[in-house]
Formats: sequence, structure tokens, C-alpha cells
Amino acid sequence: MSFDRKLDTSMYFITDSSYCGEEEFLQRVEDALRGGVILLQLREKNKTTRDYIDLATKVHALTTRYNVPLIIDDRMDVAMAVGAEGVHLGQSDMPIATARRIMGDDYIIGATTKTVPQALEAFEQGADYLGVGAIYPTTTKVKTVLTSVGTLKEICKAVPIPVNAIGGLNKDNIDVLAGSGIAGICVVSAIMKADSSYDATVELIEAAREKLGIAPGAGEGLVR
Ligand code: TZP
Ligand code: MG
Repeated sequence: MSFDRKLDTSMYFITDSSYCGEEEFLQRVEDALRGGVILLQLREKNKTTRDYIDLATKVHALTTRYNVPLIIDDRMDVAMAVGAEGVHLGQSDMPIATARRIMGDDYIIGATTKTVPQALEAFEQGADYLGVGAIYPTTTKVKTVLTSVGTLKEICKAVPIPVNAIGGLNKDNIDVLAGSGIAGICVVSAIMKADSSYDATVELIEAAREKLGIAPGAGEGLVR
């Protein structure tokens, strides 16, 4: 799993399996992939290691088919165990520099940051992209505080890596992100809870293209 191309974070789907059973979950993951998500994170907070690996293996089979990198939330060990393409680390997870030292340069490492100093630190330690938010209040289970669009803009200016906005985003409220300098958006419920995860993805991509000038697939494709 190595990446010889610019990382495309433009439409980043983060999963939450707590909304439905496994069959529906995997169907929604595939629908989102079919709809055009370009990066996918498996985010599990309550699974045993064994169950996390089990689900990650199934999700990785799908993402591989669609040539989409799979990022595992929090757990470098799970990412490496299933041959996923990367890991996403928060401020209380393993330090980015430690993960980079262990994982090497062939894995994608993402970081959650809410301030310019945090963003600079993550970049300097080897993060490939940043998630910044929550921009809006979220219904997804997460310990977070709101981040202003002003701070988001400052972070985008401060680091040369892709910065994604996250938190309560949907096709009808992303206008506030125009001109912020983001590379993409991260969504959970806008896709996960939609009647159709496929339609929701297609509509989100359309909205991001129209309102933010962000177009998934502008990169050169995944090289394995
Ligand atoms: N980090 C900040 S907000 C959030 C995370 C993981 C959840 C975003 O979920 P949603 O449903 O897109 O608001
Ligand atoms: Mg985390």
C-alpha cells in the first residue's frame, strides 16, 4: 500500500456502524464508494480489537475494489494488520511522530487539529492531511468543540498539506467553507444516515463542486 500520488481528500466519508446492522453498513459503504467518495475512514469506538480487524478486513475488500484508500481511526495496529492505507489520529491518540516512525512513509497518517499550533505540530511530525472541526454541531458521537471558519482558514494558510473541514456538514450548509482553502470535506451522517447513501454522495459531490470548486478525482489515481 504505497501512494505515489497527491492525496485526494476532497470527498472523505467517515463511517459509523452504530446506525445499522453489518449487512446494511457494508451496503452503505459500497453505495458511498459507487457514489464517488475518494477517501474512506472506518471509525469504530466500541469494538474489540478482533471485531475491529474483522470489519476492517471486509471494508478494505470493498475500498480496494474501488481504488479508494482506507484509513482506520485511532488504531495504527488495526490499520497495519489489515493492510489498510492509513490511520487517523486525534490529539489524545498516539503522537503523529511515533506513528510515522513505526509505520514508515508508505502509510497515510491523518491528524485532528483545532488550532494553528496543533496543525503545525502535526504537519512537522509527518501528518499527510488534517481534519479540522467541528464546524457545526454534530449528531455523531464525538468529543469535540466547535472550530470557527476563521481558525479553519488560518490552519489552511499555515500548512502545505490538505486540510479538511468536518462536523455537521451537508450539501445545504457547506457554503460557509467557500474560500477557506480547504482541500475537502469529511462527513459521517450526511451519507451514513441518508435514505440512499449513493444519492447522498452524488449530491454532496455536486454541491462541493458547485459551491466550493472542489472536485474529487482531480488527482492522478491510487498507485499500488
Ligand atoms: N470530529 C469532529 S466532528 C466529527 C468528528 C469525528 C463527527 C462528524 O460527523 P457528522 O455526522 O458529519 O457531523
Ligand atoms: Mg481518535
